[in-house]
Amino acid sequence: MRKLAALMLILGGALGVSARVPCAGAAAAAACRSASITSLPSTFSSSTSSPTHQQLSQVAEYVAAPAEASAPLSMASISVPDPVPSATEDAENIRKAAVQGWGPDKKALMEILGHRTAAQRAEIAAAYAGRYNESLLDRLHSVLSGDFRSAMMLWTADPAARDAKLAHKAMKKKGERYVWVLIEVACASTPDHLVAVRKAYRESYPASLEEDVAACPLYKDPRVKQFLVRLVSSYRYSGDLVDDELARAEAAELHDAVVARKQLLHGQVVRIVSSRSKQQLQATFERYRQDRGKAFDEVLEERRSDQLAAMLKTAVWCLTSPEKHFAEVIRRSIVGLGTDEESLTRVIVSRAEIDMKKVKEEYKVRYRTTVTSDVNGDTSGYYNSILLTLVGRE
Ligand SMILES: [Ca+2]
Repeated sequence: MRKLAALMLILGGALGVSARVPCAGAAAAAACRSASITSLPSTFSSSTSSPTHQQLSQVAEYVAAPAEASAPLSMASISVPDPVPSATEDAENIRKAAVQGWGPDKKALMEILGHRTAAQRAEIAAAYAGRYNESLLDRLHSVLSGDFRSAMMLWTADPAARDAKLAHKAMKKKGERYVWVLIEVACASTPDHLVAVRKAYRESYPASLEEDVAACPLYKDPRVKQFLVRLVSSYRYSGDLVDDELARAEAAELHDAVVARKQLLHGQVVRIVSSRSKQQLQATFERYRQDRGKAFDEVLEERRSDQLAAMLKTAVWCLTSPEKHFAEVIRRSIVGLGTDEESLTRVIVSRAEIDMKKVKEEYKVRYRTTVTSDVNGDTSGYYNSILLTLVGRE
């Protein structure tokens, strides 16, 4: 049923029909996330006959591209073979690689799954479950281990279900970097994806995401709690319309609260940051910079030692320039003794199909080295290989 809903969406899009299929569940979420794409490759727009498999896979690839109107070119870093094998063929090869006699063929598993889009991975998982009567994720869990397993499982999971799980886990751990996870999930994805995450969350746990954030004992400061609840509950307008007058007024409100009154998570700040569209916020921050001679994120950056300022800055970055935040998380996970594999894996897996190309560019400019060379310096084996597969060439 889920598969059907996802497929109908893809087909509806392929045939130029406006798809009105509700997001039936986790598998459909990837497709729903991109349902706002209106222009499809010209080869599909005039077609009225059933699309071929190859057309479908091209559509799947297109569907998985970021849905933000501000990203005309795909910023995804993964590569998909052309033509791509059928989902059934992939499922069969995965089965062979996973259960063969002498331990799993990790390379084969990585070569297949690491080079498929979210929509294709969902098809493979459905084909695998139908054919072998077991979940692909369970199988990967039982045959793999360590950081390679974590990366492969996060990557194979449906993106909305994955983010729901990441958010759930983050609420059980203390520390700034776990609060980031919630902010990333709430602010660095499209509004439709966040809705899909909330749906997936409620399917997996006995509460809603917003209820769990509100009840989380780690967020003791009521301002922090309110801010996070508002962020995860949002469903922002995602069109292109921007109100310049509103931008001017709200830039002044931000300045008044944060600089004049020194109240970082003032009610007005929380309202603006948690409800306005990303385009509107871009305009507001641009207006702020013009009026004050300094960018809003710079003002917050100067107060980094203040936890509230750091949190607000993370939200501002995730909303308007996520590549800055994610470049920083990758860098922090690598510099110094040891590696924060959890953060490194999360960022690479979750951004590979969204904006990893941008993250890599930002990384080069900021740190004068590449993600690839830093990942090579800190990781090894198949864990290193899957990360580099997702990071793509550079
Ligand atoms: Ca290190």
